[in-house]
Parts: sequence; C-alpha cells; structure tokens
Amino acid sequence: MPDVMIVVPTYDEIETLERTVGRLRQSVPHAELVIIDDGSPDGTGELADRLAKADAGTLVIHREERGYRSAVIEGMRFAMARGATKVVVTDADGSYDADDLPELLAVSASGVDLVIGSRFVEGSDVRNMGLRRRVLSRLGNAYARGMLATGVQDLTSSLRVYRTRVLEHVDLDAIQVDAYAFQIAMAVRVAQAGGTIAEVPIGFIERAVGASKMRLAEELATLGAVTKWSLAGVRALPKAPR
Ligand SMILES: Nc1nc2c(ncn2[C@@H]2O[C@H](COP(=O)(O)OP(=O)(O)OP(=O)(O)O)[C@@H](O)[C@H]2O)c(=O)[nH]1
Ligand SMILES: [Mg+2]
Repeated sequence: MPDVMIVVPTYDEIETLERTVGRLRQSVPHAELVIIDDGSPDGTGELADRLAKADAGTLVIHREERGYRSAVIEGMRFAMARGATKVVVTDADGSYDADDLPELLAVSASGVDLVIGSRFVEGSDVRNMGLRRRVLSRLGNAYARGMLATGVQDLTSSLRVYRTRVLEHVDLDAIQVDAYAFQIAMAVRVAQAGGTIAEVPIGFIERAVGASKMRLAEELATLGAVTKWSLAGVRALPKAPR
C-alpha cells in the first residue's frame, strides 16, 4: 500500500508524458503514480498503458468522459481508496519539475494539509512565461487573494500535495468549476475545512510543446467565479462551528 499517490491527468500529452512520468518515478520512487487519460486522440492513453506494463508503480485509468476537474477528483478518490495519506497532483506537460517534489512531500509530512508548489514566492524560478501570462496570473492571483481572504500567492498552481485526511472533509462533488477556478476552489475548501496551507518555491517552465487546454476562456471564467464567490460571502477561512 503506497503512502503517496501521484495523480497525472492527461489529454494529448504524447510528447511529454514518458519523460514526465520517468522523472516523477525517479524522484519519488516510493510513490505510486496513476495516469488519468480521457481518451486522448493522439495516443497518450496507449503510451500510458505501455508505461504501466513496464513499471508496477505506474497505473492507468482510462475514462470516457472529459475534464480536468473530474479527472483530478477521480485520481484523488482512487488514491484514498488505495489507502494513500498524501495525494500529489501534477501536470504531464513537463512544466513542473519532479525534483521539487521531495521538498513538497517533506513539508506535507510535517503536517501541512495542502502544500502548493508556488511560482510566486521568494526562491521560485519561472521561465519561458510570456509577459501577458505572467501579468494575468499575478493580477488574477492578487484579485482572488483579496476577494477570498487568503494569503496564498499562487492559488492557481497545479503542483500540489494534499493530505487525504483533509480531502475526506471536502465535498468534492460540490465543486462545479474547472481549470484555474478548480485550483482556487480546492484551496478555499481546504481552508474552510480547517486545513493548513503552505507554499514551497518551485522551478516552472511554461510548456514548450503540445497544445494548451486552458487559456483565455478559463481565465475569464476564473475571474467570474471568484467575483461570484466573493459576493456570496465565500472566504478561505475555517467555517465557524455552529
Ligand atoms: N484527463 C484529463 N486531463 C486533462 C484535461 N485537460 C487538461 N488535462 C491535463 O491537465 C494538465 C494541465 O493542463 P495544461 O494544458 O498543461 O494546462 P495549463 O498548464 O494551465 O496550460 P498550458 O501549460 O499552457 O497548456 C495536463 O497534464 C493536461 O494534459 C482533460 O480534459 N482530461
Ligand atoms: Mg501546463
């Protein structure tokens, strides 16, 4: 039974999946890794099957439906069902550096419920991110931070370590948003569940190959969601006991 489960959602990542998985397995060999593929037309699912066949620590879930949020949630539930105490979520496109994971896991092991690999704290190293994205990401994060009363600098990073003990207290089915808004919603719900959050500086390289699936539409949807939540009184603070 693995203590750590790494969840890697994939959609059309044939060019980067093998390297990403290889680096993750090398960096944290005691963890199991599960690829959640949604029928990628480019053959990512078949590649995932080959990787799983060659390595007992690599698993695959093929899904009929499509969606980042539901893929990640399926991975979280799979991890919990297998008895993991920590769930790592990361991308397959090679933007995040597997070498940062041991540090994130060490912070998680010290008792932090959500450890965020942060691109925007002292010591992080962000490369190849265009000015537009950099500015939008920083502004969007500042807006969400102010509106939702959280001190987290990088609410939209998708490199994270969750402790399953906090996930058990989060109503995952109640989260309706996807992409960046999903990352923000998860941080808010962890805080509301009384969970602790810490950020660890990471290296980040904007994707060089493969197509982006999250762009302008998601950025706008995220601002809309944050505004709606804020007006509805949502805050990243523990819910007062009744
Ligand atoms: N299973 C599954 N995975 C997805 C889906 N959409 C995106 N992903 C994966 O989720 C991860 C993050 O998606 P990205 O496209 O890298 O999103 P991003 O990092 O915000 O944007 P770019 O790096 O610019 O593309 C990648 O591993 C994708 O393959 C989906 O619908 N289903
Ligand atoms: Mg990416």
